[in-house]
Amino acid sequence: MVASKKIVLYYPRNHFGKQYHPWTWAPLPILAASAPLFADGYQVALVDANVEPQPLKLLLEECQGAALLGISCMTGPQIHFGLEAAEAVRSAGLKLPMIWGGYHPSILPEQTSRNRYVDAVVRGQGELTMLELAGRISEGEDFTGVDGVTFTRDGETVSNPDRKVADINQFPRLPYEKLRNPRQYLNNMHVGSRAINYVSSQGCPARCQFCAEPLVYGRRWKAYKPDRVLADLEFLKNFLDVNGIMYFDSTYFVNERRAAEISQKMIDNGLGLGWAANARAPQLGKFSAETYNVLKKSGLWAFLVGAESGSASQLEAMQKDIGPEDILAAARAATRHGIKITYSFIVGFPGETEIEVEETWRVMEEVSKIVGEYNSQLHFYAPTPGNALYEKAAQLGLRQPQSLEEWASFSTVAGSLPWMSKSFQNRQRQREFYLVYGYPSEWVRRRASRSLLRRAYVGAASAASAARCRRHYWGLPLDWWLLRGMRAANYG
Ligand code: B12
Ligand code: SF4
Repeated sequence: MVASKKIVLYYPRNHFGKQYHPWTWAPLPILAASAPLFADGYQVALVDANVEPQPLKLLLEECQGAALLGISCMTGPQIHFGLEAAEAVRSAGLKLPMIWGGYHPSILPEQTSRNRYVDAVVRGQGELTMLELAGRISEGEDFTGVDGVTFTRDGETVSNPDRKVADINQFPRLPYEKLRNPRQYLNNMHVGSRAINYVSSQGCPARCQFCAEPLVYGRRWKAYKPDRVLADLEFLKNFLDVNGIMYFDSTYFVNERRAAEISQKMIDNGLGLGWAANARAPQLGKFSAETYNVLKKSGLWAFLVGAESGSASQLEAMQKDIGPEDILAAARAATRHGIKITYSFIVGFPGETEIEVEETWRVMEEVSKIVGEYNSQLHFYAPTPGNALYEKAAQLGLRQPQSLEEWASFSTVAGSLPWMSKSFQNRQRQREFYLVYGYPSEWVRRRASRSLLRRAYVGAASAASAARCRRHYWGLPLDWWLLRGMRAANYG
């Protein structure tokens, strides 16, 4: 008997307070999981709590008569809001099975499945498992025996065999047109005034010991073929008049030939899109001049590189398989070819010494000199489960949640780490401030031109910061206090 062909997919809010950044991203995890369902004739409701004014109300409406609710989450606030949604569904007397997927459930499937609001966990790649589950459930059958699924029943946890990671080229295009009001996901940003997020590959071949990728995709990297990427980009351009693409691939440039071919096709088809994507530093030092030229001509605005640390010993400890020299070589190569490069650096790793932190600052400054401005991002280490750095953090006193409910209140922000004091964080922000103004970026200079007061502020901050950078003197931060005060008063 066919119970229902309706499926609801929920993307919980991903921040407790203020949003991370001014942009609104399309919820790709549920969009990807929905693609084969739509293609198979299911009626799918996509509920993105990050944009809905009343997400729970909408969710309860959509769940009426549905066969299955899927909830996606990564470690962090999404667990809290996912559980809140699941509880609301049960409190409303709705009995439909609730299936959880995404990075967090994939890393801790057994623990996640033991929660009373989790009927089953889909591990890793979700498309085929979700389709099979939907088929079973909408036919009124059980999901026992579906590969890639973990569930707990009567106190016993069952982990079905892994599902082989499929070639993603066989999956239908992400159905952006099925989002509620797709236009709200267009962002005015550096790559374009109507930019949207898109993903062209899954996984990453590297083995960094703080990252979720090796755990979830086992260092496999599956990518769309160039023709597929081109067709998707053409769709986005025609459907939403998109003029910029933010690739959400964990790593886009694994295959130089593929990257160059996609770019050549973008040029040949006159797509006129600006774009940016994640790269690993060693790749960029090896690309040929032809590759750089075609990437640039196709609209590449910036390489986004996770440098993580400027300390050789920290990079080695986290098995990043790069050295500080790769970070500098990538900056030189990108700059030589006229392409921006932005780095993300992390401080506050468990066991990191003051000397290692200083080495990171040295590399950040060196990079700023090479590219002519400070456009890196400084982050504080945020622990996520299942990797060697998390184990090390646990040895240093990090509280290890023992259930999904405990994860809901686990903070990935710096303040919650026992070894990361407020004064350490302040000192790092202060150093960053000196780089921001010592090597002012285009963005900082543009802000300065907005008013006389701002110009005076930026001028004073730049002069003081440049002098400090030259002398490597960071003591007596009177300028930092004064300028911070002015910035708080909105002069900066
Ligand atoms: C964009 C992004 C964000 C954005 C999300 C905005 C948005 N609306 O999408 C923001 C900035 C909020 C963010 C924040 C964080 N992020 Co983030 N983020 C990403 C990123 C780059 C892309 C996500 C994406 O769209 N993927 C594309 C989709 C298609 O892939 P997918 O998620 O794997 O989905 C597949 C499966 O997981 C599964 N699936 C997913 N959901 C569901 C649901 C169901 C029901 C089913 C059946 C299947 C299923 O099926 C899908 C198709 O195969 C990923 C890396 C990556 N490339 O995935 C990191 C990533 C998810 N983030 C990560 C981390 C660490 C964080 C932060 C903790 C970072 C920090 N220092 O604070 C925060 C905290 C998160 C929070 N607040 O909840 C980790 C996840 C770690 C973990 N243990 O969960 C990742 C994997 C990065 C990494 N390499 O480590 N992030
Ligand atoms: S290169 Fe990036 S995505 Fe790949 S394993 Fe390392 S941190 Fe994760």
